[in-house]
Amino acid sequence: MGDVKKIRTACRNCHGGCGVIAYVKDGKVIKVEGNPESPISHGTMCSKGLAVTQLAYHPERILYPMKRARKGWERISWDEALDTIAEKFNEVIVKHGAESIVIGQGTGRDYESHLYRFANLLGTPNVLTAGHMCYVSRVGATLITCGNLPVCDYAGWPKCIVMWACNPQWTNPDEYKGEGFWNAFKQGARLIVVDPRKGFLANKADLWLQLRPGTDAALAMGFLNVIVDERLYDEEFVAKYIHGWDALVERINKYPLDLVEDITWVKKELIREAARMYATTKPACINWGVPTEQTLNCTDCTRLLTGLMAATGNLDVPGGNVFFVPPSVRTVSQFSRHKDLPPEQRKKRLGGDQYKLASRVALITPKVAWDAILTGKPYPLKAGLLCGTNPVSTRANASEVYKALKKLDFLAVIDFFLTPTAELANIFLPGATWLEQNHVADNWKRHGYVVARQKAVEIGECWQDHKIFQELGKKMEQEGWWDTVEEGLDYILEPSGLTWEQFKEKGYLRGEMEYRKYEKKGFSTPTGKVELYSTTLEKWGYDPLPKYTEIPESPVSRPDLLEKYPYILNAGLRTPTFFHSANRMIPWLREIRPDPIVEIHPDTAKNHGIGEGKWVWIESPRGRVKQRAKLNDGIDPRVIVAEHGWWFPEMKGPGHGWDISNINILTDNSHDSMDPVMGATNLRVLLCNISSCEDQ
Ligand SMILES: Nc1nc2c(c(=O)[nH]1)N[C@H]1C(S)=C(S)[C@@H](COP(=O)(O)OP(=O)(O)OC[C@H]3O[C@@H](n4cnc5c(=O)[nH]c(N)nc54)[C@H](O)[C@@H]3O)O[C@H]1N2
Ligand SMILES: Nc1nc2c(c(=O)[nH]1)N[C@H]1C(S)=C(S)[C@@H](COP(=O)(O)OP(=O)(O)OC[C@H]3O[C@@H](n4cnc5c(=O)[nH]c(N)nc54)[C@H](O)[C@@H]3O)O[C@H]1N2
Ligand code: SF4
Ligand SMILES: [Mo]
Repeated sequence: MGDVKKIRTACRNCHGGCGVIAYVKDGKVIKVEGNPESPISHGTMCSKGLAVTQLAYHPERILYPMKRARKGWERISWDEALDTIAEKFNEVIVKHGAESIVIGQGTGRDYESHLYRFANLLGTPNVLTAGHMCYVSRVGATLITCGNLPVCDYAGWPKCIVMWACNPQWTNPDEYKGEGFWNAFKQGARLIVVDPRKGFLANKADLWLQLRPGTDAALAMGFLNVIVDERLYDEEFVAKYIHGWDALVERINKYPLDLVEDITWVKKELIREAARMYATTKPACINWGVPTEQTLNCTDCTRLLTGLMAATGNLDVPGGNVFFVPPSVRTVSQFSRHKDLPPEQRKKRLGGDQYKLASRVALITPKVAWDAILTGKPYPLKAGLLCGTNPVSTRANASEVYKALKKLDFLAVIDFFLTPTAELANIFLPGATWLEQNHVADNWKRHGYVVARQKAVEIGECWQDHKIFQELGKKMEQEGWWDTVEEGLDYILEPSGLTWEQFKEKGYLRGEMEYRKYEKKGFSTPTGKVELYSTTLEKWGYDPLPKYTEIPESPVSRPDLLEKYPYILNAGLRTPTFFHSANRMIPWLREIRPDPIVEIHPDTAKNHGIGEGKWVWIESPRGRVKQRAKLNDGIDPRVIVAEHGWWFPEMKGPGHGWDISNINILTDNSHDSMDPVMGATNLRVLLCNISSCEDQ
């Protein structure tokens, strides 16, 4: 019997950050539990984090590099794998230029610092992430509006919380943990929930605004309308710190409450009551969620919500929406060496002239990548490296994604498992889970912390992603990498005066919080004010004022489609146990949720002869997939709520059933359905029909 060692580390089975104690015996993690000393999670963990042992030691996890050979996958050495990628990439660079290589990742996973450093040193501007419609789009829109991302200051005890399109008890997204919200709520904060679906929080809310999906920008206009009309705004703040207030008021006046009620389906009395509650209960914060970003109103909606925070004087005050001060370590941007991407390469960023905000935050919207692969325009993409992403499952218009990835001359994928995307690769590289890595974690978030993620074990030949980018960079003769991952961490930590060894003992660093920084420094925008009239958008040739644009495929825009597709498809309901397309192979988690679920109002289900638990076809103009019905009277009868991310690891064969229940076969990625500034794809509002699978 060996001794049991306890390693303090930080989870990353979602966006991460929860403090963990990993118990290691005989070189194996035997269990994990929450670390009560964590300033972020105080000992709590969720089902996904607790199941990490089943992830790390999964029998089907790939533990060594592989290449695709005639007879299937073949084990190779790290040297051969990296040499092959370097050779292929060099060939593409010579023949087509570095811009013909696309480097991709999925959601925030704490390696963007290294991924971007690699891409910038490689010389490609084409980095494909989920940021066009998730989080980075919010960061980008707030950067140009108020200079930084405002985050709820739950520890400052808000007295009113607006949960706007967010479900942190299930999702713990980005800077937030459900726990932080819950503590503030339990202290007696009033709760307004803006959500088309009656979930746990809507049930607890003082006010629940059940809006039509995708109409958030119009609803925010309604709130502002009441606030202006009843002079509930903070006159001093508005006069001193808002640029373009009068112009905005003129725009707001175009959205009287009757119109807003028509657009959003929310009764105007309720909008008035909610706006009053938010504007008069101080301090108040808005906790926004990702659905506000996943339509073509992405940028405008974010700017309007920022407008609400600013107009009511809730920006950067205790208990409001604040700009947390980061600890003094090198940021992801500083580490990424964006400045080293030559200007002539930057100019070649796909879609850069069209989606200017996406380009400003150094990413591309996926559609331009698929177009470049499939049409060769404006130039062909020939090779790719995808890390921690399964776009065949998670990006809009999955059939096009599949076709495009298949057509690439060369693809390398870094993952734990052979996902449907990985099955399209030529080279597979085995990444390491958070139990197997050292990192200054949470550095990408704006909550004011960095936390130590410490290696507990090594498994097989798996490498942490940071090391993979570093070693591949060295193979490609890139200057600016280190001998070890830990030396790179020392570099990140240098401004704090700590080394990695010292930091991991300490566990975390926190930036010293200071409120109302604008009183000394103004806002970090061209005018130094909160730009509700955006001089940046104006300069780029877009409408400088926010507005609501009707969703292109909605009952209002496309009455012609209603006979065939009478319902709104709201695609992307998260479940506590899964993380997008991940975890379907983890027994503890799959047992809780064995099948994909589509939620249907009981009246609607009855009209189609669909009973609880029955398989249902969901169909859009782009295809059809099936999920199992769950009847829910907490949604509007005109709305269908479906899960995303489904594939079936238990199905052998290269596709693993990627197209059976994959809701992104139904979603759209045409250019006119996307946010014109950011290229955010519309995932949450489409037209669909349903029918019982038993009819056919
Ligand atoms: N219809 C619809 N589609 C959606 C959404 C929606 O709401 N509706 N949500 C969208 C959003 S917000 C996002 S962010 C995207 C996410 O899209 P993705 O990031 O592409 O999705 P995931 O399924 O989380 O990640 C894919 C893979 O990462 C692997 N992985 C996990 N951790 C690591 C790691 O540390 N290293 C490596 N190398 N691999 C790892 C997993 O095994 C998994 O196979 O999906 C989007 N797709
Ligand atoms: N367990 C789990 N956790 C996750 C993820 C996961 O896949 N699984 N994904 C992670 C990622 S990458 C992200 S971006 C975050 C997202 O996390 P959140 O921001 O919480 O987003 P969702 O859970 O997609 O949606 C939140 C709420 O918005 C509602 N909603 C849907 N459409 C609309 C709309 O049009 N308007 C409004 N106002 N509300 C709407 C939904 O009903 C839901 O209650 O979660 C992260 N955490
Ligand atoms: S909330 Fe995220 S970081 Fe925390 S335990 Fe769950 S998966 Fe891990
Ligand atoms: Mo996301």
